[in-house]
Amino acid sequence: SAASDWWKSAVVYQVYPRSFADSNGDGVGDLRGLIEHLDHIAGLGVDVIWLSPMYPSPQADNGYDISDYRDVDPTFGTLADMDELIRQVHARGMKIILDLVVNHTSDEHPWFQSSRSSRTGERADWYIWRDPRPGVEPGTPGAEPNNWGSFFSGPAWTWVPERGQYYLHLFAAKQPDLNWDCPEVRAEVFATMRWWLDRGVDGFRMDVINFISKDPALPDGPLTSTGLGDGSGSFAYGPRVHEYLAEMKDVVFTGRDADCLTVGEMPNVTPEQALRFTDCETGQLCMVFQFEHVDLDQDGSKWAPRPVSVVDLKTSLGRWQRAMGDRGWNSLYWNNHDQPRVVSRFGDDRQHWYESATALATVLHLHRGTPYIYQGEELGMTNAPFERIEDFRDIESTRYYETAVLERGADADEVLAALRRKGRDNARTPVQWTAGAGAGFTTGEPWIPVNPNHVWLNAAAQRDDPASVYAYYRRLVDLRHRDPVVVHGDFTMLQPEHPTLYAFARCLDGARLAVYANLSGEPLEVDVELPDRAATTVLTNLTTSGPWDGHLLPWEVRVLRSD
Ligand code: ISL
Repeated sequence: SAASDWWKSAVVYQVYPRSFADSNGDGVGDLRGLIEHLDHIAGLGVDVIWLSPMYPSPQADNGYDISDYRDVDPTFGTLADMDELIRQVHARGMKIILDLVVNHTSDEHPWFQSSRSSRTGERADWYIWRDPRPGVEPGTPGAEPNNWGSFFSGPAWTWVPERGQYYLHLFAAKQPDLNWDCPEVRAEVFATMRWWLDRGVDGFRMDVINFISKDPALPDGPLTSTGLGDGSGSFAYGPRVHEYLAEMKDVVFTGRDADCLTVGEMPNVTPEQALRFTDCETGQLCMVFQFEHVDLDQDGSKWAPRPVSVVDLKTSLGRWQRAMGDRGWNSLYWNNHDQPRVVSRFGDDRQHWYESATALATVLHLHRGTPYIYQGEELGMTNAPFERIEDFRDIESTRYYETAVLERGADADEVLAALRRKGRDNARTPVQWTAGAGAGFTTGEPWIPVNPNHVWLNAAAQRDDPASVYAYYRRLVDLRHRDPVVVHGDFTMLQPEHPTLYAFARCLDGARLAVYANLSGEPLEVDVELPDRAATTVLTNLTTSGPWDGHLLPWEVRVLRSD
């Protein structure tokens, strides 16, 4: 029904609290800082805020390692601040969803502390424990229960002498995987979700939620370039994942007055699987985050660069548009806290900074699906000028450097070049509020340096400028809210083989919206499709107006509408 599909016409804004705004000068963003800047978010016209983890955490992975699901880390504030945030978001007519990180906990979570201490205790099987490989000295290389590598380098297993077993961690050793096959684990997660919904939150973004069900045999995976195995065949679409998410839907969401937004983050998910997760009648989630388009510029490993073309992007995103069709639903994103900045990655962050940031935004937002804006994207924030390994904070980057350079002898300059290109810290430099010291993010020493380009690239400079990236995002959000074709229209890629033109049409009940975007630094003469020749320009990222002759300047985009 229309009411329960409110999220189809919504735009979501992601806040990574550590890097958003610091209210108390300790150099780390916090909830008070977020509350103080809510008008910046509301001013974009967005509907939902997704808040990255703010729970108590040792911060091994910036909060994606949670030690208490029902509180707030003192670095970020208090539960009272959280209640105030929820109130203030709702007062502005927006909703708020939390990050649900329940594939794993922190190793400092009391559940794990209890689980690691004995094989027979109350929480003995809350995590994934296995005996060492027979015939190898436990705790030495090769004694791990299988050959899997973790996402953050090194084996996916850590030995606990106390218990005489290994535990599985698909990410860092400080992020042990929960055992979802244990009914008490599921019951506790679901109870926690209800607890937050009762406190007023409007849904969840679910971290690596397709990983929660593992093939209990945990077989070795194919070897990768690191010498370790890729276990994803046993956990990326495990035997009980649909069952567990259906149970969640039933136990947590059924019978609530308001309809919640649920989005599952799913590395490795295929279009066919995503359709099963989001099917309007039989699915378990509103939408998923898929990774195909952000993995195009890598060759197997994210650290092995591969060039990406406009045709590659069109082929991938077009396939997902077709696959979700009328029954599934897409999430649309270029950026989040794990991805390099889109204007540096697929655009031109120098000569055509404004044009390429807005052209890429237009292409994304006018696909069918729910668009996500990651903090700073609405300002056209760029990658950071990292130089040395000491400039990086992210555990994924620092662990990769350690294992590749120090253990495997890889070339340090090459590794650094890869980190600069794809490292997650590119997305995590502080939001650039002002041209002043600390970019208006903090009065103290920021936990990661601000990008020097904040002297010209900042919110204060853009907020009241109708020709800013910020103002352009506002127009995109507004267009989605005003025009049902943007929300519900079907999708047809135009001229899919064209090497630099990204063009498509959206059609609904005889109305047609066509997007022609020049994703290159060269001017273009476009062969305008017949139905678009007499159409009206409803949006362009340049100041030109009036009838269009098919000429596009570098990174120019035209959105045309006809009835
Ligand atoms: O960032 C990545 C690229 O290598 C992914 O492997 C990423 O780790 C994966 O998309 C899962 O991401 C989520 O879970 C991680 C956390 O580090 C990420 O920040 C989070 O978005 C573990 O909780």
